[in-house]
Amino acid sequence: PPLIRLEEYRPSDYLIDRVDLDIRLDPHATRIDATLALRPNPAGRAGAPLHLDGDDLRLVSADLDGAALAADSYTATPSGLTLHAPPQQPFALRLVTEVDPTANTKLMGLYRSNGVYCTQCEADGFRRITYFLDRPDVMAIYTTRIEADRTEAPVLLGNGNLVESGHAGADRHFAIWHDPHPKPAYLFALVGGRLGKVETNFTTQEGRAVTCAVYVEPGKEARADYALDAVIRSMRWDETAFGRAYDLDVFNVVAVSDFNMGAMENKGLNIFNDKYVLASPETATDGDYAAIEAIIAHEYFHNWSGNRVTCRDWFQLCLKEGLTVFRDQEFSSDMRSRPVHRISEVRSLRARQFPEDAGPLRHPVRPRAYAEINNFYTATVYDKGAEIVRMLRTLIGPEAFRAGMDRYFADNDGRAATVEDFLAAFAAVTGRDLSAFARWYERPGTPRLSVAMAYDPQAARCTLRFAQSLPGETGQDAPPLVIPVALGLVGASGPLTNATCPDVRNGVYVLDRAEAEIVFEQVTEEPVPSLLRDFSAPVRLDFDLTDAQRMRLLAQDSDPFNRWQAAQDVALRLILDPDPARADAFADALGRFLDGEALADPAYAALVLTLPSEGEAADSLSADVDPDAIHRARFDLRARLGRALRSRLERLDAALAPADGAAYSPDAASAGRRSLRNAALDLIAAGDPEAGTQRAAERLANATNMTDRLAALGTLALIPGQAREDALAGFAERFADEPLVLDKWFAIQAQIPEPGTLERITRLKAHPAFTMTNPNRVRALIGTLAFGNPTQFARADGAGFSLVADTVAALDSTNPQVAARLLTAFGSWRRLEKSRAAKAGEMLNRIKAIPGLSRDTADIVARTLG
Ligand code: BAL
Ligand code: ZN
Repeated sequence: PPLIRLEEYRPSDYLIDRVDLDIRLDPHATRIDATLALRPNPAGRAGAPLHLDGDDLRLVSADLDGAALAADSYTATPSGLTLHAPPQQPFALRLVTEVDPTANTKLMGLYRSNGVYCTQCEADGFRRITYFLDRPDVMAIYTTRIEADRTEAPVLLGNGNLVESGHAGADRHFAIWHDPHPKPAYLFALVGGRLGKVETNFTTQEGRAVTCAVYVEPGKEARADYALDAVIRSMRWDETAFGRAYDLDVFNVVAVSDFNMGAMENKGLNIFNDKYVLASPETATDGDYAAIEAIIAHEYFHNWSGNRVTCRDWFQLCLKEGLTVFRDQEFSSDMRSRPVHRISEVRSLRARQFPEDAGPLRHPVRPRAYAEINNFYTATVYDKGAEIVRMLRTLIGPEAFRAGMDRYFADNDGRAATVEDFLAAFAAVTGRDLSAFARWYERPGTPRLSVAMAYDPQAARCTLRFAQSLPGETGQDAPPLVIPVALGLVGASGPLTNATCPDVRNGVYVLDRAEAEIVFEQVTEEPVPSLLRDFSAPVRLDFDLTDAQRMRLLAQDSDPFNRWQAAQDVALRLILDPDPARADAFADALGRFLDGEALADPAYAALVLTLPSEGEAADSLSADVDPDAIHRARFDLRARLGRALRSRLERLDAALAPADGAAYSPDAASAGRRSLRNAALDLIAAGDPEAGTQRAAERLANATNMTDRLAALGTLALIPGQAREDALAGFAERFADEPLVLDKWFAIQAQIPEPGTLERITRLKAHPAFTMTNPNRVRALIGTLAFGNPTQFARADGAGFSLVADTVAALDSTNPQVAARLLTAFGSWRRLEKSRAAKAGEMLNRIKAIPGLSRDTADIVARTLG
């Protein structure tokens, strides 16, 4: 597919100031009557033809300033409309198009989900509704009249504020919504359908009264309470943490079942995948509650970082996404435990972004070229983008960071901005040159940070030598990155706070050269350096420590992140290079840790007990990855730890049991107790499957909430036998009418690391609750195999690859976005051992050969094959 390049950006030749829409909803023939107030852009090419984007559109009529367009003055196809010689002063173009929302299986543009009309326009779905300058730097004021059958769609929602509603004939009604804030087309939205709601009021710090509502399938209103509460907490937090207040009279969230992404930040009308709205103790886990809180916050925070200040072009996607992820991470950290949340952020970065950055789909946080922008909503743009913002704050300090954010919002409000505009705000408030720091946006790949230590006991001096490198880059092509390294020295009984180093300020050393050396004085005993505290930069650290030194960090460091990291490092080495004696010593250290503090911070202790994933172990190898060997080694280590820690785990299990009749609460402390108790169960079962089966079956039988129920089912799922099959059958029966819960049931089975799993998945594809038209179902069953079951996806006989490839092929014509996303599971194929890599290569070539492949899938397959 042809590439669109950043360097070829030029302003639009025309601008659109106002958009007036009259949309008559109909299941198969929705009419869109659009009047666009256009004018030539002084920054564009004078007299240029006007080309409006379209995608799968049928033009009914076209008028210019009230008169029908002459046939020879324009060309219209389903994919575009060109006015050959448009007026060179302001003019009104009225276009009537017709679309079929029911036939829209791509879930882009206007479509129906369970009978509810809804839209998804980012990145380029608005052109599937009407012909438009569908680019984010064209910002207009929208007024939308929506008309529909009163029974089919009693609720009609649009962007902005409701200005009028009423009857439109016998069976029909209408609503007019006006959004006073100029916005790009990707933020347009409408909803029409039968929906229930919960609502409440919020008064902003500026005194604006806002009605906030969450709309869901009728009957599920009670499951929307938590999301509504998260909206209110997000509004309050953004005022306090960033000084950002809401700017309309209403804020609506709507949950729909069929949705390609997690959620969408349309102005005043966020549309959500129902998975990230609906929650009750019986149907949602603690993890679901945390995800709902985070995604509600993320979409709400976009109102400033994304909507008020939007992106000039799609190359700048990280400008809104990386920044908004950073903002939602800070929100969740304030709502929950900061160290626990930081660990979960880094785990997810390592699970998704590091492998992406090490494979054929790698790209800079600000890409320079793309064939299909929908393929760039990636972990790199989002999560590495957030890490860049975090590093910026570490470099300049929290006060200057806040001042820079205020400056950014003030200077760019109502504008379509760039990464340069963002950095310019921080340069302005600090007087610093951030041009070297800006390299983080341009350079793909995860940097390696190598550190060596020398200690001179006579001089009480400790020297640390740093070297940075980027994979595949050398010499002049590789000017250094600016890497904030938060660090400290740790002695036998705690941090060495008397040690001094002039290069370390506020606990941070800034490495801005390829190599450098720093010296600590007054180091009175041989220290263990604690490096990259709180994961201060998204790099891979090469620093050789013995297990004993790492265990000192676990026991003595003041940085919770690095204490956890130390245990992870020991465990990772034991997975890659099993050694029974060292594993026993590790178990002893974990035992001491648990005795000392497990009950003081159960959520944190659960993370310390959780071994690095098989994926993370694979990602630490550059070639010849054998998923079966990794799985066996990790499995054996779990079993050994489970046996060694058995009595402690049983004590914890008992100590953390909820009181009889205690009501479920999703708060972080309660969730932490459940997570440690369930981690203990998992290890007990790994060490003694028989006892584990019995305990898990009991937990399942007595569970009063989905967190415990699912944890018990997950434990049982790893132990072959009748108890597992009975538990799975019982779960399916109990939740037969709950599609989102059955997704968990699909996923648990798709994750079973046994050869029978592919047959099981094939059977489950025929289950009445499974359908290829719902992205959540596909992700639960096939996505979990592809992204969460390394031994069965990368089976030596190629059958796992084949099953996923068949799904990609089957989905490509109906929902190319979801198909292409699934295909990214092949991203690390070249690192697999030879025979598996050969099978993966065959599958990729098979997909590549499919006639009429979508641009989305063709782009991923081409880049993956390289
Ligand atoms: N803008 C797409 C969904 C999100 O990242 O918020
Ligand atoms: Zn976002």
